[in-house]
Amino acid sequence: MSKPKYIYFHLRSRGELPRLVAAVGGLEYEEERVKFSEWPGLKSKTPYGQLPVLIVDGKWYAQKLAISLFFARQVGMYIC
Ligand SMILES: N[C@@H](CCC(=O)N[C@@H](CS)C(=O)NCC(=O)O)C(=O)O
Repeated sequence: MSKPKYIYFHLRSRGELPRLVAAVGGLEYEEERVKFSEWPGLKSKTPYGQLPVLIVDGKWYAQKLAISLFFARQVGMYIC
């Protein structure tokens, strides 16, 4: 699996939870912080027209909780 790429605005807000899980677990990932001026050009490429998004092996995944649980599972913090 390639290193996941996490995309969210340059904010905490709803996108902070996956970052916190990754930080606690020591997960290595790439991150892109999107400026509001860049958002109109990106919105239609995202699964639900919203951020955050995680790109894994070329596939785009959405929803902060799903991304958080994916990160947690990657570092052995979530075993369901
Ligand atoms: N249910 C989504 C909510 C995502 C969401 O509300 N994203 C907002 C930013 S916090 C967004 O992308 N707003 C821009 C838009 O809707 O155009 C999740 O949990 O990830």
